[in-house]
Amino acid sequence: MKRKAEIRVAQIGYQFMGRAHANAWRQAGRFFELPVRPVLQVVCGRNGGAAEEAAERLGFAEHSSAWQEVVARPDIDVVDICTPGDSHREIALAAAAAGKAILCEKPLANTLAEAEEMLAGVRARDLLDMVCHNYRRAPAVLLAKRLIDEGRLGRIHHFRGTYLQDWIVDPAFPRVWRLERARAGSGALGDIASHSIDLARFLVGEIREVSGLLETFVAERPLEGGGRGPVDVDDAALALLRFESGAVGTVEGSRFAPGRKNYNRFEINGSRGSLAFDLERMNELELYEESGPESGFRTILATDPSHPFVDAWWPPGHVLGYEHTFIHTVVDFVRAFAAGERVRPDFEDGVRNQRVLDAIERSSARRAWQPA
Ligand code: SOE
Repeated sequence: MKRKAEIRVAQIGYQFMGRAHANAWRQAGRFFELPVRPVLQVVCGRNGGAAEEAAERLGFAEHSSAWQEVVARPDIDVVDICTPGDSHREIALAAAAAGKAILCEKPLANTLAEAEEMLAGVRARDLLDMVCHNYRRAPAVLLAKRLIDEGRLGRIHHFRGTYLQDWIVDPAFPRVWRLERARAGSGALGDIASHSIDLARFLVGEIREVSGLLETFVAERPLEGGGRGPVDVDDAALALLRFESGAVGTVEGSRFAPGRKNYNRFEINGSRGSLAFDLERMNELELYEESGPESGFRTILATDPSHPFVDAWWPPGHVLGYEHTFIHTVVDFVRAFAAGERVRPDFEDGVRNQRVLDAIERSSARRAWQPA
C-alpha cells in the first residue's frame, strides 16, 4: 500500500485540552479517510518530566520543554496551541514566523490587541489557521445550521445562549489558572461564554452591539501554594446582543449554576419555528415548526449517517460524545491543510469573537451599550 504523506504535529500543552486534542490527532485518521496521515510528533510543556509522561500517555514520538525550538523545526507542519491564553500570542507568532499551520484553543487570545496581532501574523504568511470552537462540529449543531440556512425557521428573531457549569461554586476551591486574569484573560466570559458567542455568530450572524454584565461572587480564594489571593476575573458573564441581521439575543456564561456540569444550550426562535440544542444531550436537536393544532417540539436524534461526520462512526442511535467534536475539528483542519484551503472558524473568526468579549467587558465597566 502506498505510504501516505504525513502532517507532523507539535502540540504545546497536555492538560485537559491537550488530552482532547491529542486524542483527536490520534483518532482522526483511524475513522476518517484523510489525504495525509497526522503524526503526533512532539508534545511540549514547561516541565520536562511531565512532558515525557504526557508523550508516553498521549502517544507522541517525542517530548520537549522548549516549544520555541520545536515550532521552528523544519519537520513540523502544524503547531497546536493547547495552553492557557497568556501564551497563545507568543506561540502563534513564533509558529507563523516559522511558516507553520496553527490550530489554537479558544478564546484566540487574552485581549483583542493580542488576537489582532495573531491574525496579522498568520495572514502575512498566508498560513492555515483555526480556532478550536469545537461545538460547531457536533452533528446536531450542524443540523441546526442547515435548517436555519434552508429557511425552515424563517426570519430569525432570537438567539438565547446559556453556558452553565458549577465547578467553582465552593469558595474553598483554589484559585487555579482559569481564575487569574493574567493567565486566562477573563473568567466565564472567555472560557465558556465565548463558545456561545461563536455559536451565535455561526448560526445567526455577526453581532453589532452588546450590553454586558460581569460579576464575581467569590472575590478571594485559597492559592494552590498556600495562603489566599484575590480573584480578578468574572464568575458570571451576561450580555444582551443586537445582531447585524436585526435579531436580538442573550448570552449567559456562569460557573455558579449548581447541577449544571457543561450545560451549553442555545435556543433560536424564528418567524416559522424554533430549535434548541443542549450539549449535555448533544446527539439531539429540538425542533418546532408551525403546522397547525398538532404543532409541538420534536426531538431529532442526529445519529443518522446522513448527518455530517456520522457515517465515519457507528450505526444510528450509537451516540457520539464530547471528544468527537474535537476529532471532527481536526478532520476538517487536516483536509484543509492537504487541499491548501481555509477552514473555519479561523483567526478572523477568533478576532470577531474577541471583539464581542472586549465589548462585553467595556459595556459592563461603563454600564452602557458598546459596539462589537
Ligand atoms: C472549562 O470551563 C472548559 O474546559 C472550557 O475551557 C472548554 O472550552 C469547554 O469546552 C469545557 O469546559
